Amino acid sequence: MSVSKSLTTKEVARLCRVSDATVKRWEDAGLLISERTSGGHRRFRVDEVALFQRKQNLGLKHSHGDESAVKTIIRRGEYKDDSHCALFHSLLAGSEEEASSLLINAYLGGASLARIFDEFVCAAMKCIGELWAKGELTVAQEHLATHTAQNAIHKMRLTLPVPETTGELAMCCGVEGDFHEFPTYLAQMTIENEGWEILNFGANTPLYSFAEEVLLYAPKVICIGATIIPDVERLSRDYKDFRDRIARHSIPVLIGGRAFTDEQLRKRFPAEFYAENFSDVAEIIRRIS
Ligand code: B12
Repeated sequence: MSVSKSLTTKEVARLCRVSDATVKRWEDAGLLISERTSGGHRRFRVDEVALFQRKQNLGLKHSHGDESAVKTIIRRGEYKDDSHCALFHSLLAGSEEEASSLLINAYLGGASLARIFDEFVCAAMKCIGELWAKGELTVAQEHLATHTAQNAIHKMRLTLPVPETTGELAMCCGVEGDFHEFPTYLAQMTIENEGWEILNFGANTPLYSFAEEVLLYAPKVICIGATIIPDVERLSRDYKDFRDRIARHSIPVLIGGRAFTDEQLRKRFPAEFYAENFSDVAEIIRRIS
């Protein structure tokens, strides 16, 4: 069973972009229902607040700045019917509040976290990557979209129910030379959402250095991600050394990421588990819990 996360008056005020006093007035008027702590402080349920926000159209920061990229894409009619379309537009427009509301609402609508990442976030990022590769988005626009996505996901993370802890520890990182930080963060959240503790060392982590931490913490699983591998020869050597160094602990390794979708390449990085996506990660973690 999971415990529903509740928000303080201040947190609700920030989400809805109003003052603390306004939130208290809404509560007094019966528009927003709260519970009281033993000390008499108001606590609001996340789903109540999200519903209220949606009804009143509150806190959804509307697009600002130059929306030319968004407009061009809408005009051309691309991505119009895709489920991730709204998220894609809000990321491109740098609209963090809108993006986080979409994600939170998808979660409240019953989608699992892993599914939101696989079908919603990755799809929106894929569109952004494709437009950038075709030269239709500038580097700056792509950066804004990625930062907006990261911040929106982080906001969503703060509102998620706290799962019952399993007491298990995982460690994850992205490989050296790969600066794609975002997928590792999504892997972290997916594992965390299964009630595990996780130490995320982030992107561009040298495996020799990661090995030392693994020996220190002896986690139950190691998760290694790669979006691009700048030097395959070198990384496969580093990976072999890494596996040799940690061998005595018999810790299973879970490998994932765009770079490992290639079957031939996978053979050079033998691992106990391969994950195609975050739904796979969640399932593997449940299996070894
Ligand atoms: C944001 C971004 C960046 C940002 C990253 C910022 C950050 N803080 O993360 C920055 C600007 C740093 C960047 C740099 C580059 N990027 Co870039 N980037 C992207 C972009 C737009 C989104 C990446 C992302 O977060 N996606 C979300 C993830 C979760 O989705 P995904 O990668 O599809 O992953 C799926 C699976 O592989 C799996 N998965 C992914 N990771 C993991 C990890 C684990 C552990 C598990 C279990 C599963 C898993 O789950 C997902 C669902 O299926 C992608 C486009 C795209 N299609 O994704 C390009 C993209 C990955 N980048 C690309 C390129 C070419 C580059 C650069 C080389 C550009 C350049 N010339 O400088 C550099 C490389 C720098 C480096 N050394 O790393 C190409 C890669 C092409 C290829 N060879 O495969 C892409 C695909 C763009 C494109 N369409 O051409 N990039």
